[in-house]
Amino acid sequence: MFACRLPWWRSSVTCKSWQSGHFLPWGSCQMLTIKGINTTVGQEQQAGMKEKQVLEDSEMHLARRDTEGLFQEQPEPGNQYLEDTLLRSYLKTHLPPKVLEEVHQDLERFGNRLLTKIQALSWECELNPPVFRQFDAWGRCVDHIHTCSAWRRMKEISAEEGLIAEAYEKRYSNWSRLYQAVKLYLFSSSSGGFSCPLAMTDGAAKVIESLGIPEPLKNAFDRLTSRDPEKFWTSGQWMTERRGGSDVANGTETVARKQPDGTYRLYGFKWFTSAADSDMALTLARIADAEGQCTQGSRGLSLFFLRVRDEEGKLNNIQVQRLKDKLGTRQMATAELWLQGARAELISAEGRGVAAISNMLNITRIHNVIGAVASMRRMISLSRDYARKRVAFGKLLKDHPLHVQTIARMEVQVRGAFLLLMDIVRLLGLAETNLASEQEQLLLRLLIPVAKLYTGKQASAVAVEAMESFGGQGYMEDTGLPVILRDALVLSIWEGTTNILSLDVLRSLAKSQGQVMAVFLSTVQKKLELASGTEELSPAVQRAQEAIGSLRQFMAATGSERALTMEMAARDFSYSLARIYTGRATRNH
Ligand code: UCC
Repeated sequence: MFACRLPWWRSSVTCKSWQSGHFLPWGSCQMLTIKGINTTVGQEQQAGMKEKQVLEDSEMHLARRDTEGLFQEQPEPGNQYLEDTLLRSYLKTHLPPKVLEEVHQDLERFGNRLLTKIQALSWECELNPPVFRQFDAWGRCVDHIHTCSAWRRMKEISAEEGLIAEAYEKRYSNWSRLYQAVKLYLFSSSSGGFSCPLAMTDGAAKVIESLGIPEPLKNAFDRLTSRDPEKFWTSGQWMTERRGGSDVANGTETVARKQPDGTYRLYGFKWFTSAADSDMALTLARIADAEGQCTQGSRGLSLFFLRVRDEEGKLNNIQVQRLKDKLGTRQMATAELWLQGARAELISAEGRGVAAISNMLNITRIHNVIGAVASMRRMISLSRDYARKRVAFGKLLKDHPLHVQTIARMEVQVRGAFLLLMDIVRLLGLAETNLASEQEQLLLRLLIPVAKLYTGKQASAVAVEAMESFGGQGYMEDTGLPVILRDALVLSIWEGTTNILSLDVLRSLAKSQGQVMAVFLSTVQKKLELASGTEELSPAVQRAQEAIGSLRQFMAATGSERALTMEMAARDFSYSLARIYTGRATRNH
């Protein structure tokens, strides 16, 4: 084991994994090893002199000396908040001055904390993924999921920073949700995957709040929304079983048996439980009647709350089968769990499990959008910074028009996605403080799946493009860039794939009998009318109007085969909504 300095995580961390190579990805020497023996600093100096001598003796001075110094500058963006001009301009335009003043101070401080402390922890989480130990040395089944200290520190930081609490304390009324989302956005790409448990924690708190925080759930709610690291809980969302994760209504086999004390015991196999080290979970199961029979389909599903472990840390009649071997989000323990009589409480009306958990889904889907925008922003910030330092063909990358155009195109993507995200959390804040009109609530219902499906795809595309902008360096594992790409790839998969979300767009249309579309179109029209007063925006306004025209034409032409046509077109239709809504954002947002 030896200390390695990391590319742009400024402090040193100790890690097990990087045992080969003496050079950082950007070319600077990190440590000398003589004949495989690790050395101290004093020894290093001696070793350096010896090496020099050897090199001089063997007349290799030119080859060796030329590579001694740093030969590629690493990208080092600074305070993410201060450098994010669009974010700052958005906050300045929208927040009331008093709120802005307080929020600005906190975000600047948080930006520094991310830069100086949290980013290094994030990298540690990547290098020290969770480990599952089923048995102890004496053969006892312990089912222990070991997480690294940095991961556990992320949990404390999340509480200290109020990353969940902020949305529920509502100290800035309708702006609290937006403020929380901004902090999560800044945190996301430095969180070492901790954004995932936070998403589900937020979703669980939302479900409990929407149930009116009943007494049996008060303790859980207080903990999920606590700023005290000692008290703070995270939650899982156990929805996926072995038949798959999309068709929840037909895929859920878990059975709930009622106990004399009114609680339930759950029996089943949860096949994909993210952040399995969480303190509690919300999950779906079918209640068995006196004959042991269950209602099949969606109407047979109810929602349950359970603690994962008891006060002594013993699992709640749960057995961990194994941890998943995932392409990305490797920092986070995703497990297969057997529920073997796990004690749980019914928290929805019987048979209303899907409707009840949809509150959680909508929140985690918004978190997904936050993650997508954050990872795009991170990749582009790194790419931009690199372009200011890296020389090729005799000049900096930033002075090559084609390179700049490539970055600019990505920048347009992230800006549009960012404004879409801000609009969603603004609407959510209004809804949560009873300030949203019926139209705004309908719009929110439509925009969540639209934004989730669209930004999930954007994030993957931008990550690949941005990676390419580093040339071969982008493909190097220890630059940290491949991690961002791997983690971005899940954004279009979990929390509902692109097609499932496209069908959810149709569900929102059907359920509102088309009202969501009417609100969508009138909102866009109003914004375009405002923008049409600015001459330089008129080509963009024109294009948006044409797109709306095509959308209307398409909807009018679906005819008698409407349901089938709409289903076939659901993805393209949803993309069009995303593009039109994003396109309506003007310079003053
Ligand atoms: O758990 C997972 C991984 C966790 C990690 C996540 C962290 C993310 C963090 C990101 C940070 C970077 S992944 C598992 C995720 N699973 C899903 O997302 C499920 C995907 N499948 C669907 O969404 C399906 O469309 C279902 C399950 C909702 C379909 O179920 P049903 O039962 O067939 O659907 P119904 O019958 O259409 O809907 C039942 C009720 C209806 O209400 P009522 O009965 O009043 O008419 C629907 O309107 O639920 C309502 N409903 C909704 N309401 C369904 N979906 C929604 C919704 N989105 N919003 C409001």
